[in-house]
Amino acid sequence: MNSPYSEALGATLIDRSIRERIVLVGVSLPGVSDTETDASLDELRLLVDTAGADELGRMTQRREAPDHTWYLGKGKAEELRDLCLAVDADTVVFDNELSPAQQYNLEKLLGRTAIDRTAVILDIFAQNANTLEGRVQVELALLRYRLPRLRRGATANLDQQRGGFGTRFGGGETRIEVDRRRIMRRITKLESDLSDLSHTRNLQRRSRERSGLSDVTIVGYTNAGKSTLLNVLTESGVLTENRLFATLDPTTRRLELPGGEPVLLTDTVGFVRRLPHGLIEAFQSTLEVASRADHLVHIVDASAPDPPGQMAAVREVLTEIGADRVPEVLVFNKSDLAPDVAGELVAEHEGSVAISATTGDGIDTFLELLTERLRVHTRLYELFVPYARGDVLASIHREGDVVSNEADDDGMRVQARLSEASVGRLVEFLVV
Ligand SMILES: Nc1nc2c(ncn2[C@@H]2O[C@H](COP(=O)(O)OP(=O)(O)OP(=O)(O)O)[C@@H](O)[C@H]2O)c(=O)[nH]1
Ligand SMILES: [Mg+2]
Repeated sequence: MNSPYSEALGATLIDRSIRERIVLVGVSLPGVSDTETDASLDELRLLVDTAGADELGRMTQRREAPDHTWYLGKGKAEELRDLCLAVDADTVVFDNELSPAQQYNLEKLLGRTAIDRTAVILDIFAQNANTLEGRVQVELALLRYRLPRLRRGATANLDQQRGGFGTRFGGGETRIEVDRRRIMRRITKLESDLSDLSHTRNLQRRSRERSGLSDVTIVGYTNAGKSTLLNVLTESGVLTENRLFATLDPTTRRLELPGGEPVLLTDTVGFVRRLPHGLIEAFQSTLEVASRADHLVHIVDASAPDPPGQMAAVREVLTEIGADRVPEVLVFNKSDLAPDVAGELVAEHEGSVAISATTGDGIDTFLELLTERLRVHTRLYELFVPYARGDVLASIHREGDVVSNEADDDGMRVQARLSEASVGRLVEFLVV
């Protein structure tokens, strides 16, 4: 098992030594159409595939409310058991969120593992976390997910690691209680590690802020092409893959805009419909790069089945992390695959642009648009620049709009509209 997260977790959620055989289950509750359920299951199939398993069968049911015991009705749950036997499934994956009790009851009835969408996403994140911070964040999210799901049967692997104690341990404590307390201690430790790591990240950010460059963060649905765009713009070798959540750790690169103004461009973790809340919480410090950015580039895959749905899912997460107030420029990507859709989307959304990050189509227009957008967020300042600092004068002209220029005895008096980031760099020349 090449699990990147702690042994305290026991078995991974999906066994990757073989490709597991999976049956998908989707329950349409009131307000959700059958088409939406199907689309969501198609996406779950992609998630399951990314996690390393194959869909062998699918079952849907329309219900007024989830059944308390099995989520599905009893008859349907038994049908599910027959389907599992027929296709020889290892695991059942529900698109809906299962309570710990429902999960337990289903596993008993079906005689096989039952997990939900949240578990699959956690599993993919666990596979893709590479940095220390990423691993800590994922482990924390996984442990918080596991804690309420600890059951006698499910703790067998923890027991093996400890050398096989009986069902009772220490002063009359049950094994589960011991495991629970171990996990809780680990959670506390991880929380404190994470707060140290985010402190370091804050220090790094502050030193970047002193550099005075605008922060631009690329956000978007998973697989939209965020990393590809960062690579094409900055010639950096960030991993891009046709799989979900290839990027978990933000990468920042310097980019010179056409006017010459340098900005910091950050590629970040992708979003998905119903991103588990626990993950958002655990990834708070990573996601903060979006909420602290000066500007967002919201990239949308125009060739995806439901671009507006993906945009809405991204906006929901942005709101949850407090990044909904950051101005954004909308970019419809993969126009080479879906030129018509991309065109329609651009027509529908004022101030957006269509690009292909792989062919380079539209990239120049996009950069001009971004430059313009960053300029809109400017204010008028007065500066005094000694004649010896021709370099400073040049950068004021490059980065801002010069309103007036006046020659004085030993320098130039300049009035210019500048972004906050530029002003940060030029602060010593400000006339206050
Ligand atoms: N045809 C086409 N494919 C693209 C384009 N942009 C990206 N891709 C492909 O889409 C896939 C996903 O691209 P990434 O850049 O990894 O996407 P991402 O948004 O960073 O994805 P995550 O990090 O997984 O959230 C890769 O296979 C890319 O080669 C494009 O403009 N056209
Ligand atoms: Mg990526």
